[in-house]
Amino acid sequence: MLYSRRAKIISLANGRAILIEVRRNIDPSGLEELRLLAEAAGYSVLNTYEQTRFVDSAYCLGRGRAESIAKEIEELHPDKVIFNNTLKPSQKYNLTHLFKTEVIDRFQLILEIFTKRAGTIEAKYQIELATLQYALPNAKENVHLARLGELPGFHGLGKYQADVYTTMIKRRISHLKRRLREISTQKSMHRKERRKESLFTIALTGYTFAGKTTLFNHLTKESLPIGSNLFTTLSTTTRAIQVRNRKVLISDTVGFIDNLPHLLVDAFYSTLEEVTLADVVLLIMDSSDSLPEFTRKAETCLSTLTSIGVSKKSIVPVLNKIDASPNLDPIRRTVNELVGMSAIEISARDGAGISDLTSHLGGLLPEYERYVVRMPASANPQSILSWAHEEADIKALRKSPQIEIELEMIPSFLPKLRQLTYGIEGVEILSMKGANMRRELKS
Ligand SMILES: Nc1nc2c(ncn2[C@@H]2O[C@H](COP(=O)(O)OP(=O)(O)OP(=O)(O)O)[C@@H](O)[C@H]2O)c(=O)[nH]1
Ligand SMILES: [Mg+2]
Repeated sequence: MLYSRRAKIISLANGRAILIEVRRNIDPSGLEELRLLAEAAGYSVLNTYEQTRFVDSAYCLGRGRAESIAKEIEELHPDKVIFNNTLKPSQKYNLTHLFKTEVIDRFQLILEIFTKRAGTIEAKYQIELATLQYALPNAKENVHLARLGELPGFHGLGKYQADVYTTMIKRRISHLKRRLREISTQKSMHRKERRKESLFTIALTGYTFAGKTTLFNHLTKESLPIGSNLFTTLSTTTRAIQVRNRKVLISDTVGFIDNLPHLLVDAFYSTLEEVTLADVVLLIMDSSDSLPEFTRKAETCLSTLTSIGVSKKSIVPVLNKIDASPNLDPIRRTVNELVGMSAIEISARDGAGISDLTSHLGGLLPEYERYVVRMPASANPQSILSWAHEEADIKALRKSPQIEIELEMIPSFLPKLRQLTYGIEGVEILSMKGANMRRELKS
């Protein structure tokens, strides 16, 4: 697969689609979320259909229903038919044949969104890997079906021998896995480095469209794109902000979604490694959702966070969009039941409650201590100053009769500070506790 610069400038217009969901009577409808996903992929939705009764395994739908939808398709002329269900190759083939229109399932739809939005080479590799892993178990069947007659979605496969096609996929999968391992080793080395000396970090997480980026922009004064569709954010952005006059790092991340196929979960998780290392994980929730929607999304988020290794005690629930919430009480109760604590209530859009949020975060910060680094006036303090500028708060800088840098920082940074003073003749680090100043041994 070639990744040209031009690929970044992609039109999101994708055509017209009809949506179909087959579900049990007792399950909630997923058509509204499917519509949002289809729109995020650039489709305009012509019509939606659902079936909760008996289905014919050849079509996933009941046969009669499939035929009546086929008639409507003749009138509507959609470019695609999108199922909320996972379809077997034979079902996809039969439906494509009957509808004379390409049929895709929820997995392929999410892949389309990710493929269009993926910005980094790593994300592109992961998505290609997920696509090929999805194709592999059905590769032989797809080749066989393509030979029965070319249909949209099966184009081009008929020219392969099934075995040759399968081997090609397997080779590409091993190549992509190797490349991804290399990228991941590099990244984790960088992260370990940063982690050792890192500032306090906060991750913004939550279901897609909950308002994470809106809050991130509010806190950082950035202007990252905010969504009119799902999955506006696909990669992590980290910035420094001041909380209680301390510098901390905050990351905006990709949103979660229900029923995410396992193959895509892997692609998702690699962008979420920052979350597993964060000191505080803010779980942003959309309080304007209906209670069942709110509960479904909250459960998805909590199970996703648990499965990537986030401990429950680092999660802080945040109810966003309180300006648009008709009744917060049942939602408050649900948060208490699911997370075991009350949420901080905010409107990221108009700023309400954000000072409560930052003061809560301020209370979670580790205590800083004050130190003085003293050295002869002839010494060069530049490396210490550059580091302190990034990782600590410089309170005073005196240059005579000797150089004194007075700073506040997390005590665990002391080894790093010591390391920076190696080789400076006559340097000493003094720790100040209240009015007392005590000499630190240089080790
Ligand atoms: N009414 C209201 N709408 C909000 C608020 N915060 C965000 N929104 C809207 O919610 C939508 C999604 O906002 P984003 O900030 O893009 O959400 P996100 O969680 O980053 O979404 P993804 O990147 O797709 O995961 C946008 O239309 C925002 O304008 C809020 O406090 N009140
Ligand atoms: Mg976002």
